[in-house]
Amino acid sequence: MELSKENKKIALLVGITGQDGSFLAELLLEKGYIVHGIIRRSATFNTQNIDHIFDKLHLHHGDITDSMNIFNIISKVRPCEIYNLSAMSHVKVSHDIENYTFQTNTLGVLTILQSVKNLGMEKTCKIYQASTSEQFGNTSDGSVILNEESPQRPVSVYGISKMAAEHLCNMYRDAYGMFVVNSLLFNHESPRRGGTFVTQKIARYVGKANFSKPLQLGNLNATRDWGHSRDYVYGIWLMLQKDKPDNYVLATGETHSVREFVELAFEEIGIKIEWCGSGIDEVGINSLTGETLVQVNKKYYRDIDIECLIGDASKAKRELGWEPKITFKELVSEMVISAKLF
Ligand code: NAP
Ligand code: G4F
Repeated sequence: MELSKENKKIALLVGITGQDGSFLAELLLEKGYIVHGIIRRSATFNTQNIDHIFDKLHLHHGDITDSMNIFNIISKVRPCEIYNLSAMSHVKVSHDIENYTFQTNTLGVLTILQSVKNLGMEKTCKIYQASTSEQFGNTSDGSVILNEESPQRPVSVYGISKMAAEHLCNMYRDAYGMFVVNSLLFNHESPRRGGTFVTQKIARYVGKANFSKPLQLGNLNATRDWGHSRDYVYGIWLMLQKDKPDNYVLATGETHSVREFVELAFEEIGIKIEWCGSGIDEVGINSLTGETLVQVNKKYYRDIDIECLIGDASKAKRELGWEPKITFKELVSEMVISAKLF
């Protein structure tokens, strides 16, 4: 049922141009929200993920590191729900731009919290903050499935910046009675995933089928709990529909290695990969022709990596009725097929 203009909910999405922001904007429009978003001024176009809904959105130029700008936008829009999906979200890059990562991922979150409080919107505006499984660090070897209570020992600048943001959110919830939700999101992907994350890097290489140079990858043995962004943004929305705020894990409960992702992606185009050698000398070859398609390149190794992530979303299932619908195999297939058209 279409809501009348006066009854429509107003949402503000920070990070609307990213993978999750774009899927969430679609979902909120479907649900009849008035959707505002903050986009960064860019020398080249950065709106490809939202071009198909561009005319339905209310967009504001801004940057989460500019506190006055964020305060002014929140003051003007007066949203009833703020979804903070903005971040310097690349783990390896966070070690090259450490201070900026904190300014964006931690101080930016503080700016949203302070603005809502200082504008007297504590009781009228719900806030969502995207926390991450990266906060757990290397606390599981696969035998422990990580949940909301699991210890957090982040090993990256990105993970630490997000953990600090989560603590700020918890503190604002407890101290000022604000509706603030954190969700520990395990990895989630889609055809809208940035090209430097491993899944999209593999999908685009395989999808384009231009094998003039082998695909260069780092740690093939790391495992991740990979879901689909579309499923995760639905869980995110459900969290803000509750009467009481809480923190939730979203995960599939399965973990797969980078190596398995490569194998499945190539299977999608009818190629079986065989692995030869070990460590930096390992290669993936086409089992039929012997052509080398994958090489290990130490440039993509991390100083410290998380070897295994696997999450338990039973609290989200119990309290929100949320479950992931898209399987790992379907995810890989969708990404490779979409990459053919990229
Ligand atoms: P993403 O594709 O990298 O999108 C990040 C968004 O943040 C983009 O819209 C980006 O704008 C914006 N942004 C970056 N720096 C900004 C700044 N200084 N000011 C304003 N906007 C800024 O990330 P995602 O995969 O959609 O993830 C969404 C959120 O979930 C992020 O906070 C991420 O850390 C978190 N998360 C993601 C995953 C995952 O597996 N995807 C898992 C756990 C947590 P531009 O387009 O201009 O760059
Ligand atoms: O795709 P990735 O870069 O994702 P990572 O580091 O897990 O981070 C993503 O998930 C987090 C949730 O756990 C988010 F919070 C974060 O914002 C981001 O969305 O790397 C996945 C794995 C790593 O172990 C990495 O070492 O793949 C390994 N890997 C192997 N070769 C590679 C490559 N990663 C990248 N990016 N590029 C490679 O060539």
